[in-house]
Amino acid sequence: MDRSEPFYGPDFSQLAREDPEVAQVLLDEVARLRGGLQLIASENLASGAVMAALGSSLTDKYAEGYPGRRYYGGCEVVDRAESLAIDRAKALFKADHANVQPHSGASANLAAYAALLQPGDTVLAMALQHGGHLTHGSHVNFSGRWFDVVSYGVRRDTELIDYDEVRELAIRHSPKMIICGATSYPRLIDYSIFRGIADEIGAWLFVDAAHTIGLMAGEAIPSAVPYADVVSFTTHKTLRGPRGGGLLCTEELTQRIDRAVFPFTQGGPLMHVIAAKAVAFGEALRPDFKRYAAMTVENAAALAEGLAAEGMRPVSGGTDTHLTLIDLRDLGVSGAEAERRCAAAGITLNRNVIPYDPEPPTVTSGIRAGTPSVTTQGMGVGEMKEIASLVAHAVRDPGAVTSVLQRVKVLTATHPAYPRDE
Ligand code: DSN
Repeated sequence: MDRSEPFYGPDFSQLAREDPEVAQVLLDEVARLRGGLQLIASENLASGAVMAALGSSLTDKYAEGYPGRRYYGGCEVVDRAESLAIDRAKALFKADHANVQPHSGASANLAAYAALLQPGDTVLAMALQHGGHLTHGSHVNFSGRWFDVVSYGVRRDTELIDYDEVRELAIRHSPKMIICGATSYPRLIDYSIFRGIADEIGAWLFVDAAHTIGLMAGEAIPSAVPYADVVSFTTHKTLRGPRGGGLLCTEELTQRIDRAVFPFTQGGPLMHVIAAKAVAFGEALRPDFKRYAAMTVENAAALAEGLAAEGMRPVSGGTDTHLTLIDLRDLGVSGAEAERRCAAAGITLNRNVIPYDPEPPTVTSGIRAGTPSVTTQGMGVGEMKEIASLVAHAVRDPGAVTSVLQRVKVLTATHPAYPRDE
């Protein structure tokens, strides 16, 4: 067992001694990450500093409440972590207010609904099948169960959001809140159009920026903050921080958002995660994060272009963000089968529904591939061309698995995940 891994923090050797079974899981996961290409669009590789904060004694502290207003004693030290996270988030996103306590993107979204709506209110949101999210009105989620959700989608011909449809639905249904933001929409969203529609009918505008927040922070794409009443985000995707969520809002909504997170939808905050969020915001405030965000987008465009050249059609013709959604119908391979074939060849990505998909979500006609992790590993446009070729070979020909795996090893050897000198 290699006990010299720097990213586990100072206590890995103790874990290895006291619980070798769990220690081995940690080692195996790092081996898995280092041994293949990680193209899941919602994942990234956090820094050693983020990991150190996560693996700290701050996990022990109960701190219900907010800095300076806690329901427990002994919070004066963890208060500093949360204040740092809030101040850095406000500076990074140029937001009036930040709440850094949501445990995840879904928890942040639950709090946003709670802050702005009553059960039974009408919401207008993007359909999951067109790139939305479970929390945007799926019937198996609180959002679809407790709210009256009207869905908009993308046009069949362009596969772009149909803003005319959004406006028509908004006028017809008078939703109290309009949601935009997506998990598998590769293009920019025009927040100014959504703001105009929300203003026209007197609705709140809630932007779920879980996927794109890091690109916004790095100014690689326009920010939603100037347009939205509330923005939810995750810290572990393009932002490259710890697994978690957050909320940004206008001054006016500060109290509603804070109360919706605690005490309405959450109890004690995870102070070790909040400290790690502060670290990640600090990292994203540095100039090199701008380069990272720009490279993530440039890489996704190169990957989409490379896949298109291999006969794998990118939905909407390309991407403006960190991900591409590929329509596999011309290849006669389902998304589920493509996911399996790629996995066998050392490429981790996920099957994904495409707009108007004839297949169910367990099968799908598409795959989604993202560049946050491989960009963190220092790969660039040249490597994206190679990755496109590898994905195409793996998907088309299960017999190519050995040769693809060998080429994957070359890429991961030259651009390792968690380099040892970090
Ligand atoms: N699971 C996330 C994603 O992969 O997009 C969304 O919650």
